[in-house]
Amino acid sequence: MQQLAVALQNLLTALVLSLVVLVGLTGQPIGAIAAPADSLTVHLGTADGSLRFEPDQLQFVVGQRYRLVLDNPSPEKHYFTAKDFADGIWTQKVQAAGVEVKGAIHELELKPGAIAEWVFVPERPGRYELHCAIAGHAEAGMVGQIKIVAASS
Ligand SMILES: [Cu+2]
Repeated sequence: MQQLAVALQNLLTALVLSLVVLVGLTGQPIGAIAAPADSLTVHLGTADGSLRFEPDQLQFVVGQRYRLVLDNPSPEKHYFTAKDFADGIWTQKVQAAGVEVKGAIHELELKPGAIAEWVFVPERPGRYELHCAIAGHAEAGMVGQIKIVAASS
C-alpha cells in the first residue's frame, strides 16, 4: 500500500516534470515559471463582516506568472468561486497551511483567518465572473470581475 502510494507520487512528479518540459518546448511559460511571480492579495469579506471581495476587479496578463494570495479577515467562511476563470489558467499550485495542491482548482473555501496562495499562469483572454458560493453572499454583493488580457507585444 505504502509502496503503491510512493509509486503514484513518483509518477505524479514525473508527469508534472514532463508537463513543465513540454511547456518549455512549446515556447511559452518556462520563462514565466522561472521569473518571479507578480503578487496580489484579495480579501474575502472584511473584518466588520461586509460581504464583498477587496479588490473586486482583477486583471491578469496572459503568459505571466501570478501569486494570488487569498485571505479571510471576516468572522465567517467564504468561497472564491470562479470556475470559467480557473479553466482559462494553468494552475501551478495552491498552497495553504503547509499543504500544496497541484493541478486544476475551481473553487477555494476559506474559513475565518485562513490564507491560501494560488500560483498560476493565465492562458485564455476573457472576462470572467467571481462570486462567493455561500447562500445569499453573491446576492449581497460578494461578486467580482476577473479580466485576462493578451500580452501586449
Ligand atoms: Cu461569502
